Amino acid sequence: MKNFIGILVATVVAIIAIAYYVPRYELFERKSPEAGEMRDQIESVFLASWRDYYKHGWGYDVYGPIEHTFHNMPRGNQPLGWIIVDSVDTLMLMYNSSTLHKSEFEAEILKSEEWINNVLDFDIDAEVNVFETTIRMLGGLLSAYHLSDLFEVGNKTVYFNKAVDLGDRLALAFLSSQTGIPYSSVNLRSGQGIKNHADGGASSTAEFTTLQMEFKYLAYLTGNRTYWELVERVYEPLYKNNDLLNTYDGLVPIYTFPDTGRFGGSTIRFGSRGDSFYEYLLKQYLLTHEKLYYDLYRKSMEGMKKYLLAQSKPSSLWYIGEREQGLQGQFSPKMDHLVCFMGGLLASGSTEGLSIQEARRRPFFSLFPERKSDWDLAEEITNTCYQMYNQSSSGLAPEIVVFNDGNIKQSGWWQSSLGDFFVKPLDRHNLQRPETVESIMFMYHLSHNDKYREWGANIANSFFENTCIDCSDPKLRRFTSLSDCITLPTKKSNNMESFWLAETLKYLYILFLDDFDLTKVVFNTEAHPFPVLDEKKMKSQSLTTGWSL
Ligand code: DMJ
Repeated sequence: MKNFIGILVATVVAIIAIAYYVPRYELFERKSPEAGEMRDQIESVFLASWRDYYKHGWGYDVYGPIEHTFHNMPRGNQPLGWIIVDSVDTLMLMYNSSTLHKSEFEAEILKSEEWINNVLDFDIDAEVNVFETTIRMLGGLLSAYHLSDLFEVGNKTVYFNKAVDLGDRLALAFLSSQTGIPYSSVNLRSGQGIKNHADGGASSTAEFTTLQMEFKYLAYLTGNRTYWELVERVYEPLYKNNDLLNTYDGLVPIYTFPDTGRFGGSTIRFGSRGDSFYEYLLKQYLLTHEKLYYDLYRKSMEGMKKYLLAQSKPSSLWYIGEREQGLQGQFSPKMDHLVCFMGGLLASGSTEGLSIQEARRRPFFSLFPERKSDWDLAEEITNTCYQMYNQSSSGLAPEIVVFNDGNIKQSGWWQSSLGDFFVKPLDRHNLQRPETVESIMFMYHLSHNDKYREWGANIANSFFENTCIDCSDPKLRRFTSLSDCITLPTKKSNNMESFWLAETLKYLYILFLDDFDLTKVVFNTEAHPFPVLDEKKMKSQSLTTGWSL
C-alpha cells in the first residue's frame, strides 16, 4: 500500500512538473514573425525614407532628413549619385517580391534610371575616394544591371554604360604608383591619383583591397581583361613586401604606403580600415572560384583565431578584439560595430552558400574541421553582435563597444544591461549600419533557424521606433541616424547614410524572403549582389589568377 501511495505521489508530481514545463518551454519557442508582414513593413519604411528624399533632396549625394538639408560631395557641386545609385537595386529587389507596392517600386526605378541616364555625369573635375566610389557607385550600377536583366525591369543598358564609363575613370587610379596600389583618391576627369591628405599619405589597407569584385565582374561583362589585371596587381607587393603570411600570420595593419607596398603603423583590427580586406579574399573565391583567394582567406582566419579572439565577462560572449601594437603587443577588447559582418562572412566561407545541413554532407565540409570551427564561430559572433543591440537601452547598438575583460573600470563609460560591454561617451552614435542584420540574414538562410528572424525583427523594430521622425503622420514619416542610442530618449542626428537604403533595409528584407539561394550570388561590401561567374566563360576570356606566392 505504502508503495502504491509512493508511486501515485511520484506520478502526480511528474504530471504537474510536465504540465508546468511544457507551457514555459513553449514560451521560449516564440513563433517566428510572419515573413510577409515583415516584408510589407520593411517596404513601407524604405518607401517613407525614399519619398522624403525624393521630395526634399532628390539628386543630392548627402541628405539630412530632420532639416531637409542636402549637398553634393565633390567640389563644383556636381552629384555622384550617392543615394540614387546606391539604392536602385534595393528598389528592384523589393519590386520583384512586393505584393503591396509593386507599381510604385517600378515607377521609382524608372525615375532613378532616367536621372542616371540624363543627369548623372561622371566627367567631374574633382577628387573622389576610390574605394567608396567603387563599392557604392560602380557596385550599385553593376548590380542594377544584373537585377534589371534578371527581373526584366528598366533598361539594363543604362546601368551597363554608366558602369563602363565610371570603371574607366576609376581604373586610372591604379596607375598612380609604381606598385600598382592606388592612392586614396582620383580625379574623375583627369585620372590623376591623389594621396591621402592625412596619415602620411598612406592608403587604408581595406580600401585598395576592396575593389576586386567590382572590377573583376566588369572585366567579365565587357571581356576587357585590363580591369581584372589592374585590381589583382595590388596583392603581390602587399603579400611579398611585408612577408604577410609569415610575419603577420595573414593579418594586416590598417595602413599601407602605396609607393612601397609596405605597411604603415602596427594597428591590426577587423574594424574600420581593416575589415573588407578579409571580406574580399573570401568573396573573390566565391565569385570567381579562384582557389588562391580561399587559401589566403584561410590563413587570415587562422591568424584571427590565434591573436584576436576573446570572451567577455560575465556571459562569455566571443568577440574579435584589436592589437594596436602589432601581433605581439597588448590585446585590446575594443570592437567596432563594423566587425559584425564577420558572422555572415565566416558562415558563407564555411558552407559556400549551401545550408549547413547540406554542407555537412559534402566532403569539403566533413573532411576539413576548420569549416565546422568557422561555422561555430559565425554563430558566436552573430550572437555577440545581437547582444550589442539586446543589452543596449534603446535596442540599438552603438558604433563601438569595449568588451568587459574583468580589468576595465572607467568612470563615464556606460555599462550594458548584463555587464558584457562598455560604451565610451564619443562612441554612442548609431548610423543605421547594416553589419549585424547582414550576418543575421546569412545565418538564417544558411541554417533555417527561426531565432534569426526573431532577432532581425527585434532589431528592425528598434530601428523603426528610434530612428523615425514625424512617425505618427504617414505622409511625413522618415528615418535618420542617431547621435546617441544609449541615453534614453535617444537623440537623432540630421543625416541619412546611403547604406540605410542600400544595405540595412535590403538585408532585413532578404531575411524575410523565403528560399533565397546564397550559392548563386555574392554581395559586394555595400550589399550589391553580383551573380557567381561562369567558369567556362571566364576561361574563354582568359580571366584567371595572374599571380602566386
Ligand atoms: C558600408 O559602406 C560598407 O559596408 C563598407 O564596407 C563598410 N561600412 C559601410 C556600412 O557600415
